[in-house]
Amino acid sequence: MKLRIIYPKWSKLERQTEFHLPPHGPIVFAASLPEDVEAEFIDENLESIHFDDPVDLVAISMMLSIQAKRGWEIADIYRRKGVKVIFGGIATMLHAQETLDHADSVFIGEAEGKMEKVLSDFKKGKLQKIYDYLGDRPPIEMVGTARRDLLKKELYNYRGIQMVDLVHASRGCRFHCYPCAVAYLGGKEFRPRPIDKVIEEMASIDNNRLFLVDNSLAQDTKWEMDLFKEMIPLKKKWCSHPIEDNPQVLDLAARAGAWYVYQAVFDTSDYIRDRIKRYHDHGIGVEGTILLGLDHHTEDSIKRLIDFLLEIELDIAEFTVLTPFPHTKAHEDLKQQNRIISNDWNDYSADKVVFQPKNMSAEKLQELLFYAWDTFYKDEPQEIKMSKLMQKVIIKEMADDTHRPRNRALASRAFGRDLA
Ligand code: B12
Ligand code: SF4
Repeated sequence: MKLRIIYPKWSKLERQTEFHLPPHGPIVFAASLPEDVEAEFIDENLESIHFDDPVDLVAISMMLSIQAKRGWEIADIYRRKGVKVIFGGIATMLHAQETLDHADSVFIGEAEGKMEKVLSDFKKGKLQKIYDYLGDRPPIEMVGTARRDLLKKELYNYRGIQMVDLVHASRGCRFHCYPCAVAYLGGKEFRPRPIDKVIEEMASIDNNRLFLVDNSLAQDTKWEMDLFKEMIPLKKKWCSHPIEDNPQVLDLAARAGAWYVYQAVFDTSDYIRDRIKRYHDHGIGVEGTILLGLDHHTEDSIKRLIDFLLEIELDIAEFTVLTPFPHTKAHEDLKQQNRIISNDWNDYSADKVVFQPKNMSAEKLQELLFYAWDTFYKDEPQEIKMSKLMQKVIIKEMADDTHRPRNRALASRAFGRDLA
């Protein structure tokens, strides 16, 4: 049977340089499909959907809330043609009730070990309206190597430079942060994958540069250190969410090829200043993820935060505003306080203010978001800061002889300067 997996298009952050990372959920989902399924993948961000091409079943995979409305539109078109549509992925789980109106079936949970039943139901004409496996997570050992063969690799590049390949070494998260839905989605238990399977998957990837998309690697010191030790011989270079703030772990991470981390910067404390310095001291770059509009934020405190980011020499930064995504504590609180001003999921891009901030108007917060982007990148534009980050990886690659000169030539051309 032929299954078309579709990843709906969404508009990117307004102030951010546009680039497209390869999706991860859809190709991990594809790895859970029985062997007789002939899967194909369309990333609508980069290619068009040909709705008349023959197909047996359409699977729509959604990660972000801003994909939901487009996902529903796509499903409506197929269903009018008589093609059945099943939805899955993170944003499906977060918007399950509304998605039911546009779906033949809504799948909630992780797909491993579950698709045989779902597809056998489909073949028998008995597809269920809802498959809810949220409380029945598969053993983590079942996670297979993502089907990267389904990606059209040539589409994922930034001005000719190949993007990182995505991989994950764990699921779940022990923490339960205010703006985050992960406790609902993946459970509060940290579930590391067996290290040998992760290493095998990483080794199989024909790309020296990876993005470890794990929620946070900083959850189990021994596992984290064991993982990094095993990664050293691979000589891959990678970015990730936070790494544990421990000199031994940071040292191993650097030896394992840590290139840069996405690190939330939420205040102007000495702790944060030192945390960033410790990454830098280990040769690890930092992309700050800065969330504006928390209840303690004022105009002054936001402006001070931006000055601080420049002082601590973050390599790059991404600014967003607090967004009350469903199944987060932020949503629960702001809804209860009647402070949500838009329920249009197309506004939930994280760069539009959809709630009433505590200490300023929504318009003021919107203005401060743009102030943050413009001020941080005033003296050194995004492209220059990105090129400096590229330079870091090239230096690391040259040091261990994994650098492909073609990459350097392309990178130099892309950024208009010699990166060697
Ligand atoms: C990696 C990641 C990113 C990467 C994305 C890279 C990429 N191209 O994929 C980056 C860093 C770029 C990113 C950015 C952002 N992210 Co993000 N991200 C994640 C993260 C940590 C992991 C996603 C992932 O890959 N999981 C691993 C895969 C394997 O799991 P999965 O997708 O669930 O797939 C499984 C199942 O769902 C199922 N499945 C998947 N598809 C289908 C389809 C069918 C038909 C079926 C049956 C099953 C199925 O099968 C898979 C295997 O079991 C999640 C948190 C999380 N753990 O979910 C947040 C998360 C998705 N991100 C989130 C947010 C908020 C953001 C940002 C807005 C953050 C910010 N403040 O800047 C930005 C988006 C900016 C923008 N507008 O473009 C929110 C979602 C918010 C929302 N509701 O829209 C999440 C949930 C985290 C949170 N804070 O709650 N993110
Ligand atoms: S923000 Fe990160 S650390 Fe906090 S709950 Fe979400 S995934 Fe875990």
